[in-house]
Amino acid sequence: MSHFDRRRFIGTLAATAAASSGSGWMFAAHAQANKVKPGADAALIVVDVQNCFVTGGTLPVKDGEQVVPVINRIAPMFQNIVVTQDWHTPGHASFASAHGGKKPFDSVALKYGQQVLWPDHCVQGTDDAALHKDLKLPTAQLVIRKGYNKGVDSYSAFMEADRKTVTGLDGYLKARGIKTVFVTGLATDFCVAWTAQDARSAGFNVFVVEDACRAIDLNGSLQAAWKAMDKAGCKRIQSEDLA
Ligand code: VGL
Ligand code: ZN
Repeated sequence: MSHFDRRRFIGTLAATAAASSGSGWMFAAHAQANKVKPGADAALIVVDVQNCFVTGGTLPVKDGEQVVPVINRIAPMFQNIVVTQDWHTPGHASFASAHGGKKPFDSVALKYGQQVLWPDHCVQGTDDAALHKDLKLPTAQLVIRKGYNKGVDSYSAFMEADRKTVTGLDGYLKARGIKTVFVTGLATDFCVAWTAQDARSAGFNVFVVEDACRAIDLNGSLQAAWKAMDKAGCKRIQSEDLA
């Protein structure tokens, strides 16, 4: 049972009490038959739904393409949509091929910390790095690219792995009055999880739409990611919880 389901299960009074200390989202949910309705100050963030991360791509996430119809269905509920693209240089430091003797899914110590090494993927300007062709987001306002500094990875759409260099997304969202973000896309346990946690750190209310995400799940990374997102105060919901 998800965090959201459990709250619903414990009943109206308890749920209202629980919500009153938080962002008030449960109040909003009650206003419309237990659904969460994104308002003018909410943004959908669609993380890395690119050819590289679906079947036939260079770093395929199992069932990655299944997020596309879910995202297409909920997107019309949002006035604000941001799309991200993993956008690496050739020979990027996150590629195993850039480190002699290393294989994909090994890890290596870089200046900023441990880095998981990946197959070459999402190289700038390639078809592999293009957005999935069936993604229908005609109203999206911003495409933000990340991971373009050759020596530094960036799972997060907000801040690179050096935990210093920002992408500008925080400033963009705040300048536009966004208070709540709904995170979707690929992969749950890497770019979605880091983006969701950084959004919390930046002060946003954060929902992660579980069925609009798929995971890589490397050595227990999926369970660890949900635990970390929960601890950070990200709320897990399903696409059917949205109105
Ligand atoms: C991602 C691994 C490497 C992601 C990006 O989008 O989750 N994962 N680069
Ligand atoms: Zn990457």
